[in-house]
Amino acid sequence: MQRLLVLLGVSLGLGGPAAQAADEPKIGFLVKQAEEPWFQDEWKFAEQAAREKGFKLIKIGVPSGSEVLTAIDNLGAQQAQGFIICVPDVKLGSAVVAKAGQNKLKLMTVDDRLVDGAGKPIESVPHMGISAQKIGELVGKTIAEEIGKRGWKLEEVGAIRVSYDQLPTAKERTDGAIASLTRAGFPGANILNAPQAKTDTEAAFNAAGIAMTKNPKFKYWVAFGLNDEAVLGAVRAAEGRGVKAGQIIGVGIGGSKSALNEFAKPMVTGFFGTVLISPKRHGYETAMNMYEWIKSGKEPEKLILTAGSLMTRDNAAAVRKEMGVE
Ligand code: FCA
Repeated sequence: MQRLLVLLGVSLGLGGPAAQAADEPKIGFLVKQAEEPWFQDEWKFAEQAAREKGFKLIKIGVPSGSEVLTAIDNLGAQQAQGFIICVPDVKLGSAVVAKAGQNKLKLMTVDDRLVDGAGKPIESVPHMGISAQKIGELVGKTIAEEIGKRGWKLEEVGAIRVSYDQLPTAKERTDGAIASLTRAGFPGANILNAPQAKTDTEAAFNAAGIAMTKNPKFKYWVAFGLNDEAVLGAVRAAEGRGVKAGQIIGVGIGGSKSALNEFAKPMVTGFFGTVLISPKRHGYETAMNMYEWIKSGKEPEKLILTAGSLMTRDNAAAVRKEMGVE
């Protein structure tokens, strides 16, 4: 009889896994470039949080402003309770805050911080980003040291700064790199600005190609930008112009699959290293914080800036392990 009642209960949706699923929290995780390995990793670690806590993670790629706004309405329609977002354009800030409010969704940002109409960060929205200036400084310091080790004459070195200045975290990263290079005596006039139209490898490849063509006098090259894709674009552009791996030093930021694929190539390339940042903190921890906010009303810290560690071909496995991102 008891067995029969249990069966009955399940079929009527009283208790059991079906009922649990109906009231499990729903959390959105929206990213600007779903094809980029960094964002894939963020999603992967957010999924880990979802499995541990038993909430449903709704992952949506939002490459444009209109897709962002549609996705937020969709989350509202699915009765999600909150979402984490890396927007395709930080100037969408006020619109995102308003849409989240209309749909009664809690809002957190990751990687790229929203700005208001005056370009000021929207401090009321909890944010997790990287310590951009410091990480950029580590990029610049690594490049300067490697130039020294190779014994290059500074006047023969051109530096490609793949830039995306409309995004504050991107500008802080490249400003940090320039600060370290300058401190090491690198001539400012040899730093070439290569603005990219989008934050992917293709756009960086095009931007770096133009800068190199305009400046044929350099014998050696170094390259930096906001992420690994930016630096890979510059390295590929250099290779296309016959620059040998030993004549270019590219140092990225990220350390996801884009960098690992490069390190796995049998021949060393011009992609010398990267500053590994943590998709685990940015994916797992943001999702956990959102879950706690929904469950117990505990609002996340307003601003968390995460650190990075230098990773090269030689120490990749160890550094990744140390940061807990295996
Ligand atoms: C930005 C970049 C990404 C990644 C992230 C931490 O969103 O576009 O590639 O570096 O910051």
